[in-house]
Amino acid sequence: MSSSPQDKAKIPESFSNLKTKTPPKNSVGIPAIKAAIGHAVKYMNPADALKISLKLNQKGGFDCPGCAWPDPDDERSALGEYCENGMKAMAEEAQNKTIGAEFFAKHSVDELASWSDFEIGKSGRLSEPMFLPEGATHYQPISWDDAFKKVGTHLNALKSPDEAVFYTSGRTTNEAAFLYQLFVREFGTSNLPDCSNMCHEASGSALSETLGIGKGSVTLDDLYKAEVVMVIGQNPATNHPRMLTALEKCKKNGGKIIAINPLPEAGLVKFVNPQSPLKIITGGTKMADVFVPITINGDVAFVKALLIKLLEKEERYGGVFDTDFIAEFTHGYDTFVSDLKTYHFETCLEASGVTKAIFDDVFNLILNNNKIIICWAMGLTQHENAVDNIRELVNLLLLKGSIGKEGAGTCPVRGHSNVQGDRTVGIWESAPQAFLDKIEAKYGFKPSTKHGFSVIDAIKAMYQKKAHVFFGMGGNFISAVPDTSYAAQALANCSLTVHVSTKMNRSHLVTGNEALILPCLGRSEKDYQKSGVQVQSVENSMGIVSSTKGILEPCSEALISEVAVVCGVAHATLQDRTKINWLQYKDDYNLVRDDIQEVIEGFEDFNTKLKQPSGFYLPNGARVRQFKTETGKANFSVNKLPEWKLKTGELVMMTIRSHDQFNTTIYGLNDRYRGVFDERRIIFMNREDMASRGLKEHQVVNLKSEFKGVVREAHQFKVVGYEIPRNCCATYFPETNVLVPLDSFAHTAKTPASKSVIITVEAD
Ligand SMILES: Nc1nc2c(c(=O)[nH]1)N[C@H]1C(S)=C(S)[C@@H](COP(=O)(O)OP(=O)(O)OC[C@H]3O[C@@H](n4cnc5c(=O)[nH]c(N)nc54)[C@H](O)[C@@H]3O)O[C@H]1N2
Ligand SMILES: Nc1nc2c(c(=O)[nH]1)N[C@H]1C(S)=C(S)[C@@H](COP(=O)(O)OP(=O)(O)OC[C@H]3O[C@@H](n4cnc5c(=O)[nH]c(N)nc54)[C@H](O)[C@@H]3O)O[C@H]1N2
Ligand SMILES: [Mo]
Repeated sequence: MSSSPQDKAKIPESFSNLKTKTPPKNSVGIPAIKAAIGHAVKYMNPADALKISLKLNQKGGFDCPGCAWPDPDDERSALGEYCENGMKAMAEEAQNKTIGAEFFAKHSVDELASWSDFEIGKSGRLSEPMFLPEGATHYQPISWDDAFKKVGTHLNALKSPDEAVFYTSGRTTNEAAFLYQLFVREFGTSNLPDCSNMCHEASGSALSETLGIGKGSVTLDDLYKAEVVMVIGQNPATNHPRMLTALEKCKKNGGKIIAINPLPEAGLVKFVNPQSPLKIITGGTKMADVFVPITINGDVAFVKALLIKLLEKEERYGGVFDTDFIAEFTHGYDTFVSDLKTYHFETCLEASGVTKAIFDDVFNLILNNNKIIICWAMGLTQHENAVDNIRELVNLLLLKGSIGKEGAGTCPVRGHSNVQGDRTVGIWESAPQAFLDKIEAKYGFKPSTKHGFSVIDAIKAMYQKKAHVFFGMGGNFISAVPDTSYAAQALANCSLTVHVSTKMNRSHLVTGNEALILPCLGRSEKDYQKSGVQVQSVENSMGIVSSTKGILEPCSEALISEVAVVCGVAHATLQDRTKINWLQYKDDYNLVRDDIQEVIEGFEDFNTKLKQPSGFYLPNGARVRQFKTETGKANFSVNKLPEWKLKTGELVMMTIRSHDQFNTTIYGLNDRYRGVFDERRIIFMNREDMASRGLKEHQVVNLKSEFKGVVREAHQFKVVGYEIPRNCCATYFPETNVLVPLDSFAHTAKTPASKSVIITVEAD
């Protein structure tokens, strides 16, 4: 008998060989260069590795699939704008091993599910379409035509188009994403959940409401010119390493950096620029001028404490707030101030876990400067009060007039390399009416105006058998989502699960009655079509759209592009009821861009502008103080202090990334910057919290979370004593996603609260 969906979804609980060292105080430098080269030569062939390192993020090269940090507009390093983790991302995609019919004939789905995620990932690139028939134990090959027909047959058998779920991860290019959402809308639903729902959705919600645009407002140049940059809830040395170069430049210009994080993350403390040989020798740049070891989810409280003291100074002496800006450009100041006055400074500071001395250092920097940028990522967005976190920071910027001027503004640092672009071109379960109207005007069908499923809604719908087909454009749904065991049942309830993927992952193993793996080209590979090798486009974290063109030969002849997959599926599903000539697009992607420019604002002359070596900026109201909100102004907001309280014995847990992973893709088993080697099943704990529970270094424990009466468990973790505030702990994502309750999510945005999971720890 085959194992249950829950068993297959579960990450094996066996240990590797944990070693721990004192974490290094600085990041990058020679060890990073060594690690990058090590990965490249281990998994790629050497000629490809060299080609890639020279072309990565160069003008006219291809966009690194690692993260969404922008490339400098002007000079770029001759070594390539690469970083250690960019090279690891490439080594993962451009692997010299492939897997196809033979591999899947040898290994059953059950067997593969018993492998670790590291082993699954390292098996090689997917090389041909595979099909898992109902009741079968092994995937078998299928032709592209039959695969498309299979998808079409299942979709057309549904009682309503709303019974299908179309997920997107954030690597999909603008061209593929635009066509994909167009197909989904013509098919008749707006069920377009995406990884953004689990990522920066809270930023999008908070920023749209307060500033009228769901994206950040700053450019790289602003970062160089800021007087103060706050890096809050973000670990750039691992997740956005090239950001450290920008911060270094800011410091050289006299800027100050405040880092707010429960962990003293390596790059925030000190950074050795790999592009600067002198720095490697002299030991690098001290990064944070003030480091704030905040308690997990203490951010609203900390920012409120700042706001209270700023208001006191303003009322007593004046000159603290930008009153002209507030009068001309904002709405809701009086309500905000009267609410703020109901809070006490001491209560807020205590809830943040920060000492008065550190608070004062931050306060003085904010008080005395007016060009402030706030950068943040998952440490703020993955809480129940995530939207409040961001709105409260916007309040701070508005008071200081620190938005829409040089050296100031918002900088949500995006995750996947094109997650921002995907949303811009229409991957959105609740797209604005104006966008739907444009689709209708251009294509002559009426898109559904229903609010579609977000990730959490989609899981529930599949679990409750209200949705029967799951289609994933990239990503690794089962390992990325909360509540792994519930989600496994949700996928198992489907009649068909389909994944368009470059690499095998656990989502291919937790299947519906039938399953398809549709392998596609990666970003680094040449995309040959009738009109020649195709160029595609992506949008980075700062709203710059630029081109990307593969340089390596595809790893298998059977691979097709994501664009071609969408065209094939759309053609086979919609047949003669479509109003669109689907197959034409895959021959020439210029045609897709011609359509995008008609439907989406800011893409005028798209094909011409894409030829500009550094790409082009999309319009951004907040950047020029045009706030497209309901009030027509930038809105102050009123945010409550979060009310959660720990019971005796409980800890609040954040699920974070190690230095050797890209989301659910495990590059290796080390977390060098935190001094952890050869193990992922660990829990970082404060040493006093360990002592009070009688726990020793490396002792094996089991974790339990209880939420609204439901108990979730994760077994076999080793304790690592660490510099982390009392009552806080950290584990790696995705090993502990089993503990994240499905119903614990950000209000308004529905981002799973995977940075504030309340758990208890018990010795094994
Ligand atoms: N190499 C690599 N690059 C990546 C990724 C990857 O996995 N690997 N993932 C990509 C994606 S999709 C994303 S979204 C980004 C993620 O980038 P990050 O958000 O930097 O990633 P996380 O590891 O989730 O780190 C969250 C950080 O916030 C801190 N934190 C947690 N809770 C709190 C809190 O309550 N308050 C404060 N102030 N801090 C808190 C943690 O200690 C940690 O430093 O990176 C992108 N880039
Ligand atoms: N507990 C917890 N859960 C989290 C998070 C957390 O911090 N804690 N973070 C959340 C965040 S921020 C995010 S963004 C999500 C990530 O969720 P996802 O985006 O769903 O997950 P990834 O691990 O990035 O997806 C990896 C897979 O994408 C496929 N892939 C890679 N490149 C390509 C490509 O070019 N095309 C196609 N079609 N496929 C490709 C490969 O098959 C690979 O296995 O996870 C979320 N889940
Ligand atoms: Mo993300």
